[in-house]
Amino acid sequence: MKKILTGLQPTGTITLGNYIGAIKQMVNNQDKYNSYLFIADMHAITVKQDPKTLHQNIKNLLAIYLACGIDPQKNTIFIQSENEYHANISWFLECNTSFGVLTRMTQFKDKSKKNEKFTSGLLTYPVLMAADILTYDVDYVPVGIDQKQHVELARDIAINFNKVYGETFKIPKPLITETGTKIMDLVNPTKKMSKSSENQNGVIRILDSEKEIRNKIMKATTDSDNQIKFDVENKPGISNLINIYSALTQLTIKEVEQKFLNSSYAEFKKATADLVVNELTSIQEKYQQLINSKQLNEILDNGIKIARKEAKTKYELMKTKIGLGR
Ligand code: AQP
Repeated sequence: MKKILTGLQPTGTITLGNYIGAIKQMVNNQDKYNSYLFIADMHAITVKQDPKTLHQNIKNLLAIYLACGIDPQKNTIFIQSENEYHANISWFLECNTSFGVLTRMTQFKDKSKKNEKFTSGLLTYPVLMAADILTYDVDYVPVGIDQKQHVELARDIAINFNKVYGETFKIPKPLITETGTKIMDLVNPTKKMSKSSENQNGVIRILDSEKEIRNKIMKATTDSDNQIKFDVENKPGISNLINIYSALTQLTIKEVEQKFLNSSYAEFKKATADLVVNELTSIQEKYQQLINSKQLNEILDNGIKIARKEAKTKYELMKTKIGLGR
């Protein structure tokens, strides 16, 4: 059975973007692949985090994974920082990755612009992500299109390492949704919808109340020509809502346009809000049942056992290949 792996950062309550780009894909693929899903807490600290909030976000994220339909019987679920081999393997890879390549990563350029005192971890983040992926010899990495560049870097790092030290890693591929959907901010639809966004009105979070979801969608930025047509360049707001509608119904973009051919923006927004509320309400009900359950720790205990064992084997192999130790 082929393997897939992905992880999300516990940097805040996850967004509709994270759900559509990453989690939903894992749920849809969990019967088909040997699936690994982790909580990327070490990635989260590349930017400043309040320790108490981070700790709570880690637990919340696990409950959200399960509430969204991730089946612990079909996924190896673990917390990244509980597997110390990721950081060790990342160091080996860092010493085989050029500094220049990392400075050209889009996400680094965006995030470093926001804070002059950015950490060196923000620069080397994609190498840690390569370690997360390459450690388990995965075939595919389900990600949103915004992370495609990082998966491609992981491929390059693996190819280069194999060339220098001999066959060590499987070469992974990104697994992107068919439409390659990137969900955009509702207020500023030329910007990605992000957990850490400052403007709350632009971001739908998985645990938002029905009222919040409806308000945010009804107030979403659109244009003035009142035509429900997909045109990212000239109509980014409406195109974003079409993308959301399409991702949650599995209708194609063309089918969504057709369905709302004679509708007003207000009608289309209401239909989109109904859809999102419907999808998120059932997730929220399951979340409330799970958040204080003992099951969460058991799942993490099982997952980390499997993940550490595999990671240790890869770590030892790399050490030998590189010539480290006794
Ligand atoms: N807007 C989005 N549309 C589609 N997919 C998205 N992803 C993130 N935002 C969107 C996908 O979700 C996964 C989680 O990524 P992450 O938590 O590791 O970090 P990220 O990509 O940096 O996500 P955020 O929400 O933007 O977090 P912050 O604000 O902390 O940086 C990835 O698969 C990503 O593609």
